[in-house]
Amino acid sequence: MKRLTITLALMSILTSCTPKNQPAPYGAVPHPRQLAWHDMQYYAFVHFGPNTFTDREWGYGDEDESVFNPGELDCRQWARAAKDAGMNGIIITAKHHDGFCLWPSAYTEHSVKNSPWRDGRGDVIRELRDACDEYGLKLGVYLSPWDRNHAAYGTPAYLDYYRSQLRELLTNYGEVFEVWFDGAMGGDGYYGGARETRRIDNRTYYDWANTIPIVRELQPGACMFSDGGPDVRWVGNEQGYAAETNWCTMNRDHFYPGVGGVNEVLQHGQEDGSHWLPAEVNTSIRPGWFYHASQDDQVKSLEKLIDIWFHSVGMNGNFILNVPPDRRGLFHEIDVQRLKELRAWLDRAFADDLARRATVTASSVREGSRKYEPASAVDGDPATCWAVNDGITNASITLTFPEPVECNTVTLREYIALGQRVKAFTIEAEAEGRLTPVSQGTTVGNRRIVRFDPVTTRTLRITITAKACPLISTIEVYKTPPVQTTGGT
Ligand code: FUL
Repeated sequence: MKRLTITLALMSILTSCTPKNQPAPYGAVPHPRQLAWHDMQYYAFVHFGPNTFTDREWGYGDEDESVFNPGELDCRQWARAAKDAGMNGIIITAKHHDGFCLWPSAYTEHSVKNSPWRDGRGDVIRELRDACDEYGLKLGVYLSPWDRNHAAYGTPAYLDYYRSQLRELLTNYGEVFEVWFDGAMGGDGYYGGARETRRIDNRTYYDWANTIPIVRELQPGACMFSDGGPDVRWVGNEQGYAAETNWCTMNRDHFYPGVGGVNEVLQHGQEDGSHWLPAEVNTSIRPGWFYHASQDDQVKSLEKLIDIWFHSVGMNGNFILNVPPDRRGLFHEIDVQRLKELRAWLDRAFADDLARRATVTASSVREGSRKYEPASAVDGDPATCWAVNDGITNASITLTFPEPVECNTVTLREYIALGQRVKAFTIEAEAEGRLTPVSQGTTVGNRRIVRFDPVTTRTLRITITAKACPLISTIEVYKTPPVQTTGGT
């Protein structure tokens, strides 16, 4: 009898933390490689190549290899600046539309090996790999499908070439976290001397179905970016702005790299979309993607960069900020300074999470389980979450501070491993005994940072409407400082 009682007691403990108690996934959910990508949050884009020296944005493809000659190239300087900026990786244009390769590809003469740089023995990708390793950054590669140099562009033979290069890059340079497939495709170019216009049908020509498996085979942990994934989508503009309503899901099958006319959809994602396809927000710290000395006085201002931060990282996206090396082969001093200023502001703004001092209660807790108690949302651990019972789609959580706090910013995060659920939220603050709305919004996803006019309060209540029982992993509360403009545009 005693044994039976112990067994029953053990069984009841076990069932209170078995899968029965756990929320089921909702809709499309991220693959582990996509979850790792979400953690990357902020990283650098590096556009570098002949255009840096010819002062162009899109090289025609006939540039002599001798133009590429950065006298002081130092990938460690890029990596140091990126690391100091708080970035987690660097994605480089291994090959842009002009077809010039920053590594000594075995498949073309149009590369660093025929340039005067390091007497033709240099390899930018190798140097960047080593620098990234030294500074603890991840590496990504951009390999332009459009190649204005290659004679075979437009024929099936070019696809063999493209895939061989992809294999080179993904075999010889260690682990790659992202492969960037650009959407600009076809048009006029050198094409091995033909100097003509070549149009391709980007739905069929590139035969992505046979390129994607190469990346999966060689770099199973890498996410592929393009207008339509397959792992990460473009956000539909190059200004740095995700939409307020931003779903990580999309009906992926309808999209190919370079297919136009869907920018609006890309900005928002699609509620109930068939695939997990989160947005990457790309913009340049300067007007151009490549370095132009004439733009030294047009580096984005700190104010602008902070605004972009709130519209990218703060609106459920990852932020990839382009910092183009100059003709020396260095990040320009003005750009490095601006990166530091952004880091300093963010460090200051998000140093003191007031929520960590709050007592938390909720409208309900999932099956009374300690695992899902509301305090899990303010414990600083994104792996734990506050949850409610299945079937409950409206819920609220209340933070009570020991003393009145002044705040103007709230960060919300969902436990996205089980899907994106929140459709709408309201944040209210208590003043003179009454709760008054200070902000409201729509989607949350991986991270939503909400700004509002400063309030001083002892109580904040966040009310949520979700598509399935909400799983809130993080609530943070801050008083972010004003921005001191330091120049730029
Ligand atoms: C675009 C390209 O055409 C630009 O040159 C740049 O590389 C940008 C990031 O993507 O599609």
